[in-house]
Amino acid sequence: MSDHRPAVAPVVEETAEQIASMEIRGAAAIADAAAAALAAQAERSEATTPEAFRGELRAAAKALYETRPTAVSLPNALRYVLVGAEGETVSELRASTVARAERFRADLEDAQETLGRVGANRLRDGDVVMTHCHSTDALACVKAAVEEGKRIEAIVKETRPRNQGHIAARELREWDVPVTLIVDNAAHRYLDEVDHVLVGADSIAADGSVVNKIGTSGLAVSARERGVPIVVAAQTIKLHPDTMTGHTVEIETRDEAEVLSPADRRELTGGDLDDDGLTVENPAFDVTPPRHVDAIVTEHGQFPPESIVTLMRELFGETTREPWDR
Ligand code: RI2
Repeated sequence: MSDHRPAVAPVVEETAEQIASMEIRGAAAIADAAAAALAAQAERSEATTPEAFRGELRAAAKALYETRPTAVSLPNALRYVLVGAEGETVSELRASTVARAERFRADLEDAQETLGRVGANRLRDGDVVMTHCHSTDALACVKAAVEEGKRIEAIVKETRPRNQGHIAARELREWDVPVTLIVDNAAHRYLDEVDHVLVGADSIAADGSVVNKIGTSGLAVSARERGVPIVVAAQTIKLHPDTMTGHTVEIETRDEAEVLSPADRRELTGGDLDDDGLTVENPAFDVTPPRHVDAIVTEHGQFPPESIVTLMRELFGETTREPWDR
């Protein structure tokens, strides 16, 4: 039977699987991997016409896009590579796609470094930061501060259910930052010892709402109550262009087994897994309203959340169409 769907390279399928399973995770890392996968698709394409080549790239982008719905860095990366690739022939298109992906990945790295230096300005010698989840953008601020010779300490929340706080703790220890690891429930108790809550973002909406790892919004409420500033470190690829026209950000719900394994569930209820009357919910993200955020740190400087829409318009214009949706 003939199959008319455009060919998607196995390496793209692998990347998509790694993103879906969170082997590759973190909004920036997902964007980086997606751009690399599009370049790989371009390099491996056997298409003989520009139309077929573009069709394959769109199919690859769609496969990558459908892995995780919340981090807008993923569609932003795909759009950047697809829309920017130009050429009249397959070989021109191939070269252009690969160059565009490489440029995206290099810009991503540069942006994080710049953002780190901007964020480091907020941190003084001797400050204590509290982190939630593992954000490379947030940790770039700590790294830059440490490189400037400031002594920074970190109180690191474990971040159930996947304990990405452990990754943050490991990275911070590599930079010799003293780390205190706490369970998520202990955050309020430790906020008195903290100078800044420093988190990343998966998406930022036009009104300045911050979509980040589940637990961020509760932490922000606690921090407000204790008078601790909440700083969000997010490169501009985390800005969600669709929210400028009123769209909301989809919050990913993940497998309940991340919260409760089937074996633990059986032990808990002693019964039949299909009909034990127990519901497990596992939303991966939540929304922190702008009134609970002090500043959004980007590679273009720091912004009060309410003014981020100006930067969004400047960077994205009004174009929000998905490039594979033709
Ligand atoms: P960077 C992560 O999501 C966390 O929510 C983190 O704050 C955010 O991505 C940004 O990460 P997940 O992929 O881009 O662990 O700053 O679900 O590395």
